[in-house]
Amino acid sequence: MQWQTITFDTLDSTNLEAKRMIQSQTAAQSLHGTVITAESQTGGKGRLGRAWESPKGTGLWFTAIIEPHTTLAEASLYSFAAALSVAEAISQTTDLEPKLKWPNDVLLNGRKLCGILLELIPYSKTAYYLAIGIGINVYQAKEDFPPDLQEKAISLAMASNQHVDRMTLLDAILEQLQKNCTLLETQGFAPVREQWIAQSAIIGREVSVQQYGIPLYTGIAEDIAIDGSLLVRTVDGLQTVTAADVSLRSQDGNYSF
Ligand code: BT5
Repeated sequence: MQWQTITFDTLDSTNLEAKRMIQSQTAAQSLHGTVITAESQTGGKGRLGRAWESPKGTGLWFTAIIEPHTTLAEASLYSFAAALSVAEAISQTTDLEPKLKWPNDVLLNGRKLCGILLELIPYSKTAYYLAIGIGINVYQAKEDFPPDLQEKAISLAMASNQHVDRMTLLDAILEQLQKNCTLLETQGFAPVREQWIAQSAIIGREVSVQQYGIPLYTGIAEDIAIDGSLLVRTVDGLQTVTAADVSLRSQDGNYSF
């Protein structure tokens, strides 16, 4: 597959632009491999209607469109491939070693560096594309984040003195993404899962699980199941976590975001 990058100065959201492109495409035109980037987003989206801060020129805000070759049930596994690809590309192009947090975050020093929003966008009765939205903080200083994010978010520049060229990083991510999507499609989730676990920030750690902001339980994050759910050992036994947010317990006993 050849990636084709389309660059915008400002968009509401690269994922929304992907959706508009998919919904207005003609039958002859394949969008598989299209990458949409924006210098800034006015309505950057997180999961569950949350917002993603995407100020101008400070980060890498993009969406890769792919036509997946898996069952619908397996589509969510692409977000593991995407997070792994971001971590691998950052390890290759910088002196940093990011960690992964279930389901879709890339962390540095326990803070959120990157978020991933995977959306399934149908284009006919039977076929769909995946829009893999990736946001990475690159040049921000701590004060550039809104006050509520200053202790939770981090950029590459905050973690390393090394200058990062955003286009070099994008190319490295896309190369890894292609490799990991192919791995997922040819060998199933097992190899991606294994590499994801090897770089995980959460397996073996005490976590708190919340759904829609409501705490459900705490326990030890034990494993990632073969369908991508998180297995958490609680006092009541092993819980299977599918759609939720997870916070890590830090040394002071508090749970960080
Ligand atoms: C995510 O959601 O982490 C997915 C973020 C995906 C963003 C990309 S940018 C390109 C593409 N186009 C889009 O419109 N979106 C994608 P979630 O797990 O729901 O986390 C959202 C939460 O992260 C927010 O509620 C904040 O607490 C926090 N947050 C917002 N902006 C942030 C930032 N720049 N850095 C770190 N944390 C942030």
